[in-house]
Amino acid sequence: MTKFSENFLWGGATAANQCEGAWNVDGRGPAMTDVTTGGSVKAHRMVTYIDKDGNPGAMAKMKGGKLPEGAKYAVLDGYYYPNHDGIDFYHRYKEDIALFAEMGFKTFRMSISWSRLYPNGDETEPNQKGIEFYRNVFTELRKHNIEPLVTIWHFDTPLYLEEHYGGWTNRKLIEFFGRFARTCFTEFKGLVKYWLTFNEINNTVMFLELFGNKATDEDYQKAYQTLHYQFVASAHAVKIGHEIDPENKIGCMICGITYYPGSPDPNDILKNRDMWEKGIYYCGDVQCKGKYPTFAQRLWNEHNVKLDITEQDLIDLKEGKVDMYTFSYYMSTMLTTHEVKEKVSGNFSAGAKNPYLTYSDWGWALDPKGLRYYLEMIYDRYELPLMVVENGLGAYDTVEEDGSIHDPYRIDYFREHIKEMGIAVEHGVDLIGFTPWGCIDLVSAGTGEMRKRYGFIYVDKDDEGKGTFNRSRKDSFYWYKKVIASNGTDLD
Ligand code: BGP
Repeated sequence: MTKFSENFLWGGATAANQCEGAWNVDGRGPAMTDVTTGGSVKAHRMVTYIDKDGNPGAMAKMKGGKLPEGAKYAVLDGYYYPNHDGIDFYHRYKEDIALFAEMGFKTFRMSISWSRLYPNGDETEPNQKGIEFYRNVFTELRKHNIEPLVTIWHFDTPLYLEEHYGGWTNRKLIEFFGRFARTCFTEFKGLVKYWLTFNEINNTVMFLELFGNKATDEDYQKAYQTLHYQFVASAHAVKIGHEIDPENKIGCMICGITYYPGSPDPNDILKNRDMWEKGIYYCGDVQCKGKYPTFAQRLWNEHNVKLDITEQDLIDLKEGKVDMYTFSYYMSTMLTTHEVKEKVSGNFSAGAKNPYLTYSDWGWALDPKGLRYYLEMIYDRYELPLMVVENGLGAYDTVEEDGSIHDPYRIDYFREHIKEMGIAVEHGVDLIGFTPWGCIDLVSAGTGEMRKRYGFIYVDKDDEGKGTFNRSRKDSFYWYKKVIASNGTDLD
């Protein structure tokens, strides 16, 4: 008997801004990633602008950098913007989908670029060219019997909305997002059934104090307000999606990190519990249970946060509960109140180093058991179908002289994670799908690098944007194909 259900959705995941390219083609408007430069594990990506006196400038947004008063985001000469051409999925999607089909994908997770459908974000009519592109992609997927799994928002609010409305700190965004979501559900009805509203929605709060950043009460106020508007926007999308097609299955998407206390000191235990609440449960509870958890008030009080929440918002949250819980999982993190001897330092990873784990070249803890822990904890809490919609190892790959790419490290990584998923399923968890991240190499979100590769499929492009963009199969391609064909039983 196989552990995974017969209809288990094996596949892979990507996001529009990291793979489509064609950033200013066919009427698409710019998003934040289009004014974000490349970086590395040591150097943060920069966001570029022209200040009020016309001088060029750049700031590290992830390090807490802010746009100076009066400045405007801008694409500047002398900088490289890796998302502009991504991996050119926009023009090569047929070839890519054929490769996914060759691996036996049952599903493919991708996102819709908001500014491809609504270039500024506040228009009333969508850009037909954008709709046409996604319709073609979904049709192509269906041709290969691949079920699309579509993220509506994957970090790409149109830049215009950031500049003219202050982004998600403005309630107006709920309306604009609602229109965008309605267009997606209407136009792609019958082609798409599985949807995710906001990618890693919890990042807004979870990353506030990462990289040693000190967040102020004002930062918290903005972050919690942003989240509230996104929760309401997500709930509206769920309601609209169900109205348009009751067949739609709509999920939340949480950045899943398994937190461990660094010691049995009750202070560490509490710190750890607080992080689960603030980082993981806060968003999951609102989206799955349709209401704020008890501890929300405590979190707001800690930073004097006063939120704009209306009675109608609370009704909407209740009526817009998600159908499934999906999440990304890359690592666990250890938390302690004690002085830390050895720290982890990588992009998107921080905290005390766990002596029982090894770490990737980007400082991410490799912890397959942490995935099982997360699956079992979350299933118990919500009892909703779960999907692991991102997981994977960002690593340096070497192309041999004959063009082959041997990536046993990636195979080992997946083997161990899939084993743990299998155990969770044996323990009763309703896991319905697995879409490894960057199933085809793409631009890293955190560092903007190409050399941080996740794919089963290699893309010939380097960190200066040079290369043929040709695709080739890594060893892991053949391995994953076997895994899918055996429904997760042949992991050798
Ligand atoms: C998640 C994002 C993805 C993706 C992934 C890997 O946070 O949802 O967009 O990029 O992490 O991160 P990175 O690209 O920094 O290696």
